[in-house]
This record gives sequence, C-alpha cells and structure tokens, in this order.
Amino acid sequence: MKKGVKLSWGRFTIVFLAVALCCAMSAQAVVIDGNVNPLDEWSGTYMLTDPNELNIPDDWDIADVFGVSGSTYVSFRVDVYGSATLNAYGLGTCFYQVHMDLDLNMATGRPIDGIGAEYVLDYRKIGGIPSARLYDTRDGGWTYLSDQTGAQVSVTELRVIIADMEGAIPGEVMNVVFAINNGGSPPDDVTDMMGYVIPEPSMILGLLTGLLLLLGKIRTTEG
Ligand SMILES: [Ca+2]
Ligand SMILES: [Ca+2]
Ligand SMILES: [Ca+2]
Ligand SMILES: [Ca+2]
Repeated sequence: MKKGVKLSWGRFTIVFLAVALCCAMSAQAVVIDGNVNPLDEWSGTYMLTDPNELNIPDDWDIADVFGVSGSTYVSFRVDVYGSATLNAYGLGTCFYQVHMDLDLNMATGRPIDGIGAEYVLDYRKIGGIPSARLYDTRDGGWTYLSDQTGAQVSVTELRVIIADMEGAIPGEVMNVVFAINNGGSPPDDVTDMMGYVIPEPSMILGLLTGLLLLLGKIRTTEG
C-alpha cells in the first residue's frame, strides 16, 4: 500500500511547514503592551509566586512573575498584589527591575539576594514618564547600556534584546531576581533567586513536531 504514502507527501509537507511556521511565530508571541491578551500569551511561562508581605504596600508588592525567551528576546512579566500602574505614586519614582546573573556566579556582577547580576533590566516612571532600560552591572555599578521595551497597564511587561547582553546565549541558563523599588534603597520587595532556562528557538520544536506528524501519517497510510 505504498501509493498512499506517495500521495501524502505534498499534503503533509504543507502541514509540516505550517506547524513549523506556527511554532516559530509563537516563539515571539508575547506582546509588550501592559496587558495579558485573551489567549494568555504567558501560558506555560510561570516562574514563581512571591508572597504578599504585610509590611509592603500591595501596589509595589510582587506577586506572580513570568519569563519566556525566543531566539532574539527574553521577556518578563511582573504582577503585583495591588494596582500595576505607578499612578499610585502620583508623580513619584518607582523601579521594576529584573536582575540577571548570566554566569551563575554570585562573586561576579552586582550582588542581590544570592546572585551576582551582570545586567539589570529596568522599567521606571519618573514624573509619570515611562522608560525601559538595560544596565551593565558587571563592575558592581550601574552603567546605562541601551533602551529596551516595557509597558504597564494591568501588568508590567518587559523585554530585553539578548544580543545586547554580552555572554547571553539562547539555550543557556541564567539566575534571575525580580525587585520593585519605590524610590528607596534597598528594594522594597525582592524575590527569591530562581534559575531561568532560555529555551531553544521554537523553530526546532516546530520542525520536530511537523516531522512526527509526517511520520505518523506515513505509518497510518502504510497500515
Ligand atoms: Ca501583553
Ligand atoms: Ca502587601
Ligand atoms: Ca511580595
Ligand atoms: Ca555573576
């Protein structure tokens, strides 16, 4: 019954390519707009729930955090127990920070909560004006490096270009600590350290999925 296989090739090559394309597109499906889209763009990217500390006002008290990576960007989401908007502080200053320890060595970079961060991704509003920035903290200080992307409406979403961070390689692990600082020091809320795996680009997953579908169909038609 080999003719069934022959007739299936064209059709399932299309399926194969379509699945690969869909998976590749989903690799960058997170939209940095400050809201979670109806399809839940952050599904499967949950990292940790930080407790609601009684002594930290809920508007800058970290709740759930999420992280996901494609081949170009690493994206993060930070939820708080109160209102996400910094309007709660009027025209005051507040910083949402993601501290990233790329070499998994707490002795290098800027120390915070058990890690030594080489880079900090920062979203802030000063005088009501928002900005997202990447800082180089490899020497222990804060050196502005580049503008990144951030948005805050119902949640806070942040995105950093992997290529902007020397030593960051898709597929390798970084240690991450989230912090919210409402203008003072040290930060008002800091999460526990968590390991974060940057996944391989999803194109590879898409190609494997398509290949499995194709092989499954060939087996079916052969049977
Ligand atoms: Ca979004
Ligand atoms: Ca609280
Ligand atoms: Ca908290
Ligand atoms: Ca380090």
